[in-house]
Amino acid sequence: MLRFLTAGESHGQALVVIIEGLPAGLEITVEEIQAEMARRRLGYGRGPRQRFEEDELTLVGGVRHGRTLGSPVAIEIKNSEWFRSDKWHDEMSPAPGVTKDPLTSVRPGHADLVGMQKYGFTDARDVLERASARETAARVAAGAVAKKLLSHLGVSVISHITQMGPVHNTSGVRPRPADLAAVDASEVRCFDPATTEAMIEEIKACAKDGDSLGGVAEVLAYGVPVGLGSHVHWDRKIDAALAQAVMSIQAVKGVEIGDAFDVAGRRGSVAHDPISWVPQLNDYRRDSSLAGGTEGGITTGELLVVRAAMKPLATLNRPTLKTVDVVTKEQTVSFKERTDVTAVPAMGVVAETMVALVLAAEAQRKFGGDSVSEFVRNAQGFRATLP
Ligand code: EPS
Repeated sequence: MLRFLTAGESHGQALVVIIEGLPAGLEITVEEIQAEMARRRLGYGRGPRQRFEEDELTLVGGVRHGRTLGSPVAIEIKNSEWFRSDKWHDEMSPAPGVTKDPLTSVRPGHADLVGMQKYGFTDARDVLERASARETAARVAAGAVAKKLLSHLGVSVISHITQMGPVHNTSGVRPRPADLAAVDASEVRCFDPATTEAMIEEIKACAKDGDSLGGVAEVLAYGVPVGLGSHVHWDRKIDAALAQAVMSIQAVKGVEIGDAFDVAGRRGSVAHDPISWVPQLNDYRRDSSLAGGTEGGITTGELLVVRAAMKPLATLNRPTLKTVDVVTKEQTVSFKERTDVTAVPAMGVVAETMVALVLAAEAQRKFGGDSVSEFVRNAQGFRATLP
């Protein structure tokens, strides 16, 4: 089973990710992974960190002469500040010692207080360094590899931002894989020029107030084969796996498959995607995509649609959130850290990554194979004999 594990702190030396269960013979290069990671650094409203962060990466193991070996793939991503300066070397040193400056006015909405209570820490940095969304850089490196595997099945996973704070993209136009460059060219990764402008204005106004913004990303997976996931067990349902994976992204508080929240308010007669037989395709087609490409926990072969709602970041440039100093127990406002106004455009790229990792894992479970060619042959064999 394809799985991955990340390690590393936001201001430590590096992040690492190990991806286990990849077939042999998958062509992958540092440049391809780096290109995907550069997409995650995009976005109007990100803080100073993204202007100098280079996400310099090393393929440490599992790849030889540009191809996977079937062994675990290990990737290291250096944190630029650590390697380009002395900053953080004392504060984040793994050697024995204590911090000179513990963070104690915990931020509401962040992992600070609950993490300190759970793990018995007296410095919020012991929690926030790992809770930080910096960790998603390692996920995106893994996602780049998963996307490469999926490309052999003709699957493309893309995303676009449909809401930034109160500004919605109401154009109703969904990008296709060929439109991804146009989406990424928008500073907020929105597939509508007028809404892009309105979103940027909203971020500017928010930045002026020292505040932060949340929003919604829509992930679209094109070319997904029928039959991934299963109806037989709760933990094999692909919609459940997608929801968990996307919900695990830092600051994501809601996940929607298809038009779930709209469908909840409809009558059954207009809530489901009618099925047609299309002789030219020698295949079934759904006339709409309300279900978001899954029925009974199994992919239908239609467009997969997953939406993720991100809350506004809990770190504010002008802290106004009421909290308590955990040492003095006095009422105060949460501490200030260098931060972004919004990370919604980046979250869209991370959500693509999580969807790609789930689809790749489920495709591997269904089609198996120790090499990419065996994996593809098995998938083609399944498709060719579909009843
Ligand atoms: C983050 C705070 C900011 C973000 C960071 C996530 O970092 P810093 O505290 O170093 O300015 O830029 O995101 C990343 C570094 C990244 O690569 O996405 C936080 O507190 O979660």
